[in-house]
Amino acid sequence: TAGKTITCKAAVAWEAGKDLSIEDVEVAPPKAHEVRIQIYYTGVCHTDAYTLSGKDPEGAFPIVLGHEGAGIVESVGEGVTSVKEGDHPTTLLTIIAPNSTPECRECKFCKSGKTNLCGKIRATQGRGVMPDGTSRFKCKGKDLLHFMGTSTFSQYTVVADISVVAITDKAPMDRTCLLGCGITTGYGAAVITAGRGGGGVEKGSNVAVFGAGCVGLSVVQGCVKNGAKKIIVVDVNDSKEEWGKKFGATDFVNPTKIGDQSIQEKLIEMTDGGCDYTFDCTGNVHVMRSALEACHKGWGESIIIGVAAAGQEISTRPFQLVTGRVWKGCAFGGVKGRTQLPDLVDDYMNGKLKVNEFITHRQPLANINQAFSDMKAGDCIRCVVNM
Ligand code: NAD
Ligand code: AHE
Ligand code: ZN
Repeated sequence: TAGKTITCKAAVAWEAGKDLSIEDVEVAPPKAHEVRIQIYYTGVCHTDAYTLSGKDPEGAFPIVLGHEGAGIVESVGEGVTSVKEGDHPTTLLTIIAPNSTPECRECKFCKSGKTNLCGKIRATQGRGVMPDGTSRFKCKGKDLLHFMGTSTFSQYTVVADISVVAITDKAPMDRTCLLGCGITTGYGAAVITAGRGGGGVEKGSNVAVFGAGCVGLSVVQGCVKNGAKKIIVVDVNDSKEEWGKKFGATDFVNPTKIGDQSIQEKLIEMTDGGCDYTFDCTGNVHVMRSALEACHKGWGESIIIGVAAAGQEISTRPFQLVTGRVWKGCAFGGVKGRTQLPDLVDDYMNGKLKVNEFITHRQPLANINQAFSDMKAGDCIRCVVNM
């Protein structure tokens, strides 16, 4: 099949707010520094639903969504040296591995040593095209856009070589696909992004995690790994208390059930003055404010992970920052896809990182719209789609 166009099934988002439709799509061969991957499994992340809803300022249609996949390299374009036919990559968020956060190791961002964001292909990725400005997907004579440099809702996809992470072929793709976004994002936020030195939350910290979905529970897992003392899960869904405990949380608060007290007051009371670290894993800008204000005066740090809709803005009294609280955020947990993802896969293979526990639902590609409905129901942590 190398060098030829492949026709396969993909879930196409023709327009915002509509169900995906399963179509035959043509996937062109990879050009220079591109990789064509056969996707075997993909997770469905809330960010896919967010972009489908039309609330993403960068969202454009028609598009092939999906950014949490795993597959096998089918063929590579000219100049690709990092992976070869037959390799098992995990798509990262395009920041690269088909991961949505690429890592070129040459740009100002990659060389800074201060961020996992890579600037090399971000502009074209944001416009839904490959680095040369064109698409590799066609359906019914029309070009389809790529998503986050990954587009894992297609049986075959083409991504930039810097967005692919080759991992051990022993890793079960029906689970490790989740390392392409949700799990890595939350875990990385706790063990890499938090803390002034980038070492994550310190041993003995008091932490609050707002929103116990795949991302929030992964933050809990990272906080446990780093030896946090109190890990408080805050969620409006009571069933998340048990989920939090399963991953090592010590406490649970439902903010709608604390009477007249605000959630920030409640957390300050529970932690003798405020949390050392708080994480927003909801995407709700009001929750982000509460998370910042629940931080300890002088040093508490709040990390924004949730994605908010176009037009939404955060606010707080500047005095909150004047008095030492820190507001920061991260994409893909601050994890450098190509450099750090293989280690996370090893941790999973060695029983040091939970992944299987997040999978509550499975669907075949034909039922991908059901996977979106599953995700929105309160009992789903992650649904994995079999391509
Ligand atoms: P999810 O929907 O599974 O989890 C969100 C949780 O928040 C749910 O348990 C829900 O009950 C809870 N919640 C909702 N409103 C709340 C409130 N007011 N107070 C407390 N809890 C509340 O979502 P997820 O897949 O875990 O993703 C979480 C967020 O992270 C989404 O916004 C997603 O787009 C974003 N995300 C960001 C990145 C990144 O790189 N920054 C990566 C992946 C996902
Ligand atoms: N396009 C949106 C923002 C969406 C967003 O924040 N994406 C995160 C990943 S969410 C994964 O589930 C991300 O990687 N951001 C870094 C980047 O460079 O896109 C908007 O508001 O424009
Ligand atoms: Zn995601």
